Amino acid sequence: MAGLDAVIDCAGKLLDLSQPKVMGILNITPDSFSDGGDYLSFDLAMEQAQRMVDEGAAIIDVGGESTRPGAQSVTEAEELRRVIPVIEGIAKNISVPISIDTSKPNVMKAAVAAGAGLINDVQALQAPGAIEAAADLDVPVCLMHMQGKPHTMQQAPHYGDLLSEMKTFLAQRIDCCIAAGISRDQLLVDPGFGFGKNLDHNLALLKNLQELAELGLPLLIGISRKSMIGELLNEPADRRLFGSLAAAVLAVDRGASIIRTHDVKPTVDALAVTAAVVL
Ligand code: 7PM
Repeated sequence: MAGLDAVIDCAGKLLDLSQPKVMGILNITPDSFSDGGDYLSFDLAMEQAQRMVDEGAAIIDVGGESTRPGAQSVTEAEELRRVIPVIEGIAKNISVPISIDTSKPNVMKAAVAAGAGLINDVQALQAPGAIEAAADLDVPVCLMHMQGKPHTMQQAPHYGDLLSEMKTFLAQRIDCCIAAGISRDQLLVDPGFGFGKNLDHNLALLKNLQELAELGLPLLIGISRKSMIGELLNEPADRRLFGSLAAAVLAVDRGASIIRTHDVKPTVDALAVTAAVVL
């Protein structure tokens, strides 16, 4: 699988995808940094962002909305309160692009104004006003596949032909984005591991990921510490690193360009070895 020669312009900061890259996860939720929004959690978030960059992250994904299966949704005001100060702080101090993990148009706008350069939307810009906001902001967008809604998506996920349904969905979202004025070279796609998928679905997806690479857009993969790994290993989230690395290597072998992870240094090393053989 040849690497893409794409360089993505994230509001002036460049993301070179000729080699696989690591996206470091920075979750700003009350459970992730003692209590969200105060100075202590702000400082901890800055430190973690800097550490991920030092470890080789090519992009930092800032999220303030819990998209976990069964999670409560977060109000717009709360999401803004969590992520905007952190994005401003990171944008001032580090040189890598920042992505904003949100589905809300007003959060997209405020985040880009604060220094974010990529929109990571698990709802693939389907929320009212999201596609217009993204087109207007003129930053790249990652379109993720999800079956159902976060609160109920894991209850009984079902597919006729998983890969072709996912490809059809993503192709439709790509067409909608282009019709709305977003250029094709600003789009990335993500199969959304764990988002309306059981273990068999997730395994089939990973095994056949190259079919999604055929869409011709950079593939972003979020598999780090997910329940898919936990089910295979019977390990809790904090003991899923080695399994997550195996999945990341398999994904890059099948054409993935960006691996979204909690564990930057181990993933950077695994991808360096993978890329030396695969690309
Ligand atoms: C359970 C399920 C726990 C999901 C945590 C999560 C993705 C994402 C998330 C992904 C993109 C997590 C997630 N997952 N964005 N946001 N792709 N693009 O691992 O797979 O943080 S939430």
